[in-house]
Amino acid sequence: MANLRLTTAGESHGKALVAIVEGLPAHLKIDKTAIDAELALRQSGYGRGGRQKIECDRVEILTGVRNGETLGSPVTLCIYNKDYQNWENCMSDGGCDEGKMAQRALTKVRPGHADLTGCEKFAWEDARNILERASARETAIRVAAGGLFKAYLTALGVEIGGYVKEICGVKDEKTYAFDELKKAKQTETGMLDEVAAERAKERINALKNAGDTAGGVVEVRVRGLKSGFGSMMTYGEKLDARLACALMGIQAVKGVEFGEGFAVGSKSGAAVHDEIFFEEKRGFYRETNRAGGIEGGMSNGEEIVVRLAMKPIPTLMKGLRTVDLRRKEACVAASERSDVCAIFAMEIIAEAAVAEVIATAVAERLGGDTAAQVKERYDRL
Ligand code: EPS
Repeated sequence: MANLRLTTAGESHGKALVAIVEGLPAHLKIDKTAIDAELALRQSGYGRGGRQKIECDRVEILTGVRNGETLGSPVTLCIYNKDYQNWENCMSDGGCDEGKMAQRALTKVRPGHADLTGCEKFAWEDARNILERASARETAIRVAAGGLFKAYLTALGVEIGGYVKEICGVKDEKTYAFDELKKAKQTETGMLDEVAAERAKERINALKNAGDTAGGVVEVRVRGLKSGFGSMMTYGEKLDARLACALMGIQAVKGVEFGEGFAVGSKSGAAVHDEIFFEEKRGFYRETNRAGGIEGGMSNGEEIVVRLAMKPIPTLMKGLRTVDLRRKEACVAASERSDVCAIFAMEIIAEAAVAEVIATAVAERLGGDTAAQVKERYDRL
């Protein structure tokens, strides 16, 4: 079985989030503590809100792993929502309290959230039926699944790292070596530049006081991936297309770029393309990596560099102008509590999404029933 596949399910205030990952080889070592550490990171970061004080995400592995090793069968992951105990009477699968459901109904639809369009599409008058699934809470289980994909890649010597490049206009213009990226996870903001980080915290504080929210930009990098993953043969096989799809699939992501990204539009060919050299010892190599490690939709052996832009969170405590879905009257959009900034979490989530895509591309090309077989095939490339 060589096709990796991830399916997630779960509502934000429902009983639990679950994921099924199919196609992992047997004998892959799974460290639950490492997955829990990623989950804890996803919950942290400067600007997070009240919900994270309730949740304490830990993964339960329900199937597919025995004594720390995969069996080759589908792996089922589960994270229980602690907040469910406050919502059971209106979120359980049956016997809900109609009064509580009415009380928890959301009709003052939030601009920028899925509320209005989702209600129009799925014929609801209560946006709770939309927002519960649209919520970025779902990213918790994707991060847990990302732990499995990272285990698969780590066994091959492929590493993923990243950091926050911008928080609502406060930018870090510096460049960093891959080994420096680890430090980002020990910071409050995910930023490596201390001056920028302090300014970003001030920005977040000011936005919080104004009842407003922040987005930002994250950079994710992949080191150690050999050339030839992905394919130019069909557009759907292109590695950059797949990465863009997975990253755009994360809640609140509005843009993705590789290497020089959008800047290529304003530069000449000589300033954009990475010239190719050859040395007996090194083989083919490039002295620059403006392509971000992908040419023709295939990894070229250089570091993969991808950046994504996250829009500001659409639940604003000050409330934006909107229209009540039922009454069709102008009103202020709903807000009970909100994160001000979740860009630190976005970096962790983006790493998980990148891990999924890279692991899937590797599995497709190399197949393999056991982790040792995959490794042997990878090393032979
Ligand atoms: C979210 C709204 C907030 C966030 C949530 C995403 O939840 P609540 O409505 O319960 O306050 O905290 O994110 C998470 C719960 C999480 O774990 O990341 C939304 O509407 O997208």
